[in-house]
Amino acid sequence: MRTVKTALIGAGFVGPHHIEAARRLGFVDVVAVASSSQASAEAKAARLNIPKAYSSYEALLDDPEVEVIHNCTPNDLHLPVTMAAIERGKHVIADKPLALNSSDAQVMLDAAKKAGVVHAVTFNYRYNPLMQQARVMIARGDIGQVHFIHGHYLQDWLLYPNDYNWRLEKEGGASRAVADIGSHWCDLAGYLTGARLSEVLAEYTTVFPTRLKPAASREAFASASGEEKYDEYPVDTEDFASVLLRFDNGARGVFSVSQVSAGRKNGLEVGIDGRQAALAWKQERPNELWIGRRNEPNGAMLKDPSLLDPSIRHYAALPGGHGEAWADAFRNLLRNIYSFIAEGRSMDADAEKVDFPTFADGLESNRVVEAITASARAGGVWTRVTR
Ligand code: SOE
Repeated sequence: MRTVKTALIGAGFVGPHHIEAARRLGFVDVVAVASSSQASAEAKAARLNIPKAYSSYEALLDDPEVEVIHNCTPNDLHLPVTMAAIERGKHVIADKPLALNSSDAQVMLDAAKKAGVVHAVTFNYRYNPLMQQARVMIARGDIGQVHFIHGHYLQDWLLYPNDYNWRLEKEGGASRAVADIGSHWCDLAGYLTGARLSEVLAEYTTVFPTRLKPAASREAFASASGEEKYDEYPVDTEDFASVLLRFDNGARGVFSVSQVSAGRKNGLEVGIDGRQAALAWKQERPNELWIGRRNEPNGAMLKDPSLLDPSIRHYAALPGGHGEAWADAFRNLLRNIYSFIAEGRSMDADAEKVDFPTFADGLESNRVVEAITASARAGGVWTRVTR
């Protein structure tokens, strides 16, 4: 595999994890990082052992050595950074949500297609070995026709009024919990079952309409130091939400998201109920797939390459009993993207080889989040996902 030269724009919470996953592939060189000032870019470059530091994303994008960028900026910068990268012919790996709204997502998708660059969005939970296995089992009819898809995605990192991050501000967009983590849940539900969401009914709740904003910004999951000074800050996005779902194949569903549920760290759970059997998976126990049955004892499939379907066995890198989790799924996703790039493939000509979420999936996710938000704002009415 030839070496691909990549760069990171935005080194907050998730950016360094993108870089670590890319480096694990062995054929990706991380050559540059950009941040909002030269001092912070240099500090991040030193911490992450990246050779070049740029004080603006434009300067980084003008570097001819850079072939690919990871756009890990706050949500409101996704559009300008991605568009500037596409204009310079760079491939783009964008963190989710792809855009603040579906019209911006459409602009990015159209531009990426026109420029012929590779475009990807990091819906990473798909690439856990047992999520791949569940998808194969559902597609081959092991659980029968799917009628109910349910679950939640619960976190606690915004539980206290002085928990703070850019996601609470306008940079985050019109939706917070649903856009940030509900987007993952809905993407996974669609990926596993092949069903598309057609209508949604939602209720949003803001527990803290006023938050305490610290003088210095904090990354996601970071706690207050106890010695900070605060300003009051009005917040109108949802701390938690509940959503009813109708899928285009007739299946129904329900999920909740929350950033204020004590003890729930990254509690993504999904259950798929079919006419013959059911499957359930918890992100925090990723090496177990629960299998529910009516007339036989329930089962649990442990992640073990020898038990996985041969078509997806390569998603497990370690033997059974050797746990694989969040970082490994992320590496699996990046391996699919970077192999495609290194092989010089085209998104159009090699469409059947695209085994990663693209800007089209990002656009779909923006549309779903928009419909959920519109439903909640209308007081909880069934709302179509418009395409
Ligand atoms: C914060 O809620 C966050 O980092 C999300 O932005 C990620 O997408 C999710 O994987 C973990 O939580």
